[in-house]
Amino acid sequence: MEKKMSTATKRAIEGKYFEGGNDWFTYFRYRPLKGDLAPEQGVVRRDPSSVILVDGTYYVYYTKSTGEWFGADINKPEQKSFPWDYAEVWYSTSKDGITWKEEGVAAGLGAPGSYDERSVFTPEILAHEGKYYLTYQCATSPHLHRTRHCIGMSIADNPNGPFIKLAEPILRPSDGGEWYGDDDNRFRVLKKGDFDSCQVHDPSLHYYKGKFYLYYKGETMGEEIFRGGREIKWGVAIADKIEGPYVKSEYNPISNSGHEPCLWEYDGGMAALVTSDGMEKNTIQYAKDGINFEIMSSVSRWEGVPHAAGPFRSDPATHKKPLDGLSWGICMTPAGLKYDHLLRFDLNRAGIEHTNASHAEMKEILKNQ
Ligand code: AAL
Repeated sequence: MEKKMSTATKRAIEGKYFEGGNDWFTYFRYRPLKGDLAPEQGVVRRDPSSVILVDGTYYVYYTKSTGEWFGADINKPEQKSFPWDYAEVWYSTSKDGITWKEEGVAAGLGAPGSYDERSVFTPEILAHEGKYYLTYQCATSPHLHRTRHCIGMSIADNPNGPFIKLAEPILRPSDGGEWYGDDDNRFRVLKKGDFDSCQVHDPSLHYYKGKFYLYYKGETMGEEIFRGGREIKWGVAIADKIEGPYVKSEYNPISNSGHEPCLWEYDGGMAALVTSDGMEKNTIQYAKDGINFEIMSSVSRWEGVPHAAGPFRSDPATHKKPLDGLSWGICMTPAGLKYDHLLRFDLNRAGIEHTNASHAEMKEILKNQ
């Protein structure tokens, strides 16, 4: 008699689940950082950029702020509202990706009245044709829930800077929504805006198919909470020249899940790690055209997924397997700590050590808070 086979088993066989042949699946491992990037009381370090290698030295850029934060309070517009308030973009260097030396500020605050007067944070770095392009979020004062973040760019001839700012942001939120009341409540609107009407976040810039693809996360005016959690979506804006103008894709949003965009090139397309929010959270996705993403695998729950991952930017020409562009990098501790800090992640492809190993490592790391 012919053996019956369930849909799940057919899918598993087609997906090569049992042979260990599906290279889209992985576990992750974590290690604390040493040197200047070891956890430090009273100092927030979070939202790292990708890691780049220049003349045998690794570089990472990140948000740095000091002191306690108290939440957004419309009556106290000067108080530090978020861990990423009154922040600057700092950078560190390393020879091995574990022990880091903090070098200083890469992008500081703009003059009062400028688009980056209050805070600059959540950076990304792109090395392109001998120059270094730093992109990051910018906030004006007061820095509350309804403050419209934009994305700025600074350019240097050297990864150590000096980084020179462009006069204008390269990306701004879209228009269209209308707030209800003036109480700084980002959920209350008369009219809901586009997915990126309140803020544009987390730039991830790639030189791709001869153009510049600026992936970003949008937050909407009138955010809702769905069964997948927070309403967080991603867009892409594309430019012919690296300084812009960046034109938002007509296909936006290109992801209806995820948090900090983390992308790498593979086989002519873009792969993405989609974490934290939305129905498709904790998946790895792939788009042959960089825009139309399909789910390729799932990754384990929060302890096991690197947050705000900044992968080591290896040469896409060397990526033979789907996750080669995500082999290691710097990420941050999961939300909820008073002083976030940075961590090293590595793929644990074989899954030889069960995901519990990652949980144990993460618990150990958090124990020291
Ligand atoms: C992060 C990022 C952006 C947000 C905040 C700081 O993880 O998504 O940078 O604004 O949280």
